[in-house]
Amino acid sequence: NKESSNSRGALIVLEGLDRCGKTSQSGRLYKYLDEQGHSVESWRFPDRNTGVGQMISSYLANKSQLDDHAIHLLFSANRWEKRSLMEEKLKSGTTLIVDRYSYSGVAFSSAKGLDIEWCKAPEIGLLAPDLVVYLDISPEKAAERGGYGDERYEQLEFQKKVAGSYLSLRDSSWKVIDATLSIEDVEKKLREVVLDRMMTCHKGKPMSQLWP
Ligand code: 2DT
Repeated sequence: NKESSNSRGALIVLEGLDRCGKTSQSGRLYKYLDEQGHSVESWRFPDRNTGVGQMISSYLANKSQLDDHAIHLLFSANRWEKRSLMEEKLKSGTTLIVDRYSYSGVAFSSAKGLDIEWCKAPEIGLLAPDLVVYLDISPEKAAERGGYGDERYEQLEFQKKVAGSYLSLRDSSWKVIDATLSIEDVEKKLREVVLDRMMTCHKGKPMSQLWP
């Protein structure tokens, strides 16, 4: 089942509100694809392991304060510092399952009131995902799931604004999955759309850049 050496991997992005199940679904998807013999890696943004990532992490934990524009640019820089590795992996045939990407960047910052075009600008030139899957849940339902942590942004009122921003970013290329279905049903639907897109990349779908 290994992909042939000249075929590229797919850039798969999972987006959605906090508590929508993104992280556990990326884990399950990764495990499934890996067991099927695909070359696959699980990534997430923010990537807290870099220097920039540590600044972001401290901001999210309310241990530091930053201007809204400054933190926005750090989130973007955190993607830029991984861009070349990302391209290398994809070209060498590895599929990347990415938990949050530029859409989180734009949705969260514009929910604070920053201009959406300004928010999108620093993302221009990053690799465009081959597939964006939005795990759809209302902010109220997500809040009922409990387990909002202590991080900045993990509050119902703010999540409502983020939901509105995501809605304005969605386009026809996104696959929307009802995140209130059972874990198994979400997993099944996710596998279907991802395998389908991996096939189109395998067959030579060209890579593109944000914003397409
Ligand atoms: P996690 O809880 O998934 O680690 O996310 N965020 C994320 C932004 O505001 N901008 C971004 O570019 C990204 C990737 C969403 C931590 C929080 O950071 C927010 C939740």
